[in-house]
Amino acid sequence: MPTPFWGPDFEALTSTDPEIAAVLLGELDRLRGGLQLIASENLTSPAVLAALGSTLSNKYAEGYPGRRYYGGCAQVDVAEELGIARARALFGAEHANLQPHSGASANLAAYAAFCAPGDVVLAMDLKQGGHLTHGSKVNFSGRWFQPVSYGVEREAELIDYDQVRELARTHRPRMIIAGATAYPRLIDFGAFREIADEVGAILMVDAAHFIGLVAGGAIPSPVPYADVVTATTHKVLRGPRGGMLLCRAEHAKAIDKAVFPFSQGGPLMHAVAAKAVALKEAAAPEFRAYTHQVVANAAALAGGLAAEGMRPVSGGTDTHLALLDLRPLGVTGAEAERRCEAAGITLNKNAIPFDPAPPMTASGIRIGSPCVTTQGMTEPDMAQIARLIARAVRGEAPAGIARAVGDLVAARPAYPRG
Ligand code: DSN
Repeated sequence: MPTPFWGPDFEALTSTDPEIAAVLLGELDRLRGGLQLIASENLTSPAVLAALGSTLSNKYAEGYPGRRYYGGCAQVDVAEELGIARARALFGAEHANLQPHSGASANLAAYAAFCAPGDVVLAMDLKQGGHLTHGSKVNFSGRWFQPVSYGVEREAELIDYDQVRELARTHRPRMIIAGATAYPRLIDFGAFREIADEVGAILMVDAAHFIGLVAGGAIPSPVPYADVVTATTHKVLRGPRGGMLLCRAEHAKAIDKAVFPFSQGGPLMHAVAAKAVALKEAAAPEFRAYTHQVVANAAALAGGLAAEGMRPVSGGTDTHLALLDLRPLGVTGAEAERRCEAAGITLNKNAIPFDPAPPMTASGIRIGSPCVTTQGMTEPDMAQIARLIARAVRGEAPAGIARAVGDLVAARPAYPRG
């Protein structure tokens, strides 16, 4: 007789802490009742949530499988070893580390493994689609390192590889970072590898946004090109909130030490186990189909929004996200975000390249298809969503749009009841 699972007990939570229980229910209602179009979010499976809500959360396991600083790690060792093996197989990587608590923690570890304070790091400008950890002054990366930023060409809005090469030749960076949070197009990892080799730099690919698409074969993999790939596990990959590192065997020791003991203490073993579950799910044929549909849906959504008068940055998308310039409609990104939220559509304002507006206002919005695709929506649904977004952005009263959103998600609910 197998041991019955001791897992999430919502009745216990309700009696212990009704306020937090109400938050959990409210959030479930929000997910079920609206459209989730934040490009960096997804809807995890019940299996991932079961691992997250388990007693593995109790366990201290500083160290790595077979070399822990605590006793009692036999079970969590199995979970971490399974996760590492699955990550290596899925991405064809020589080494994997599943302990980073987040994408930012994974990036910190990559800096720690390869750079010393004061080193020059060449990365994409946050204002043109990069990330805080790519050299922003308010982040460790901009305070402890010397950031040099590249961006996109003004006309095509594609990464300016000539500029990357020129900046690399001039500044001789210790590390070059490829990867972005608001860049809708494929990145030419081969070009980055060539530039890094020319100037003797380490190539880090921050694949936080698109590693799930790589897992499903919907876009090319950075793994053969990069010295280290950093990633999150909660975006298209659809796992628990967290980070991950993939690297060549020659860098394995440096990467592992940079995570623990350099930048983290005890790993979150419930999250590591949940990552292992997500990696297993991502190796299934259904996930492959899912990632291809994510890309098709993002393209359909961007096309629908273009037909409504919004301008897709770079002309469209090859990935799970699109960036729309709202200036043709005379609406700011902040206003569009507010209007959409009132209608049950969650998306985010976003700077567009060379944005004349400040970041908290922004001239654009970013939309992503991972959540709605998890709900089973396809291109015809995207056409409807585009029309609903356009009605909200133009300032139509939210009640009618919210009703239409409700009808749409009722047909393909997130976390269906029973
Ligand atoms: N905050 C994430 C995003 O929304 O893109 C990146 O870390």
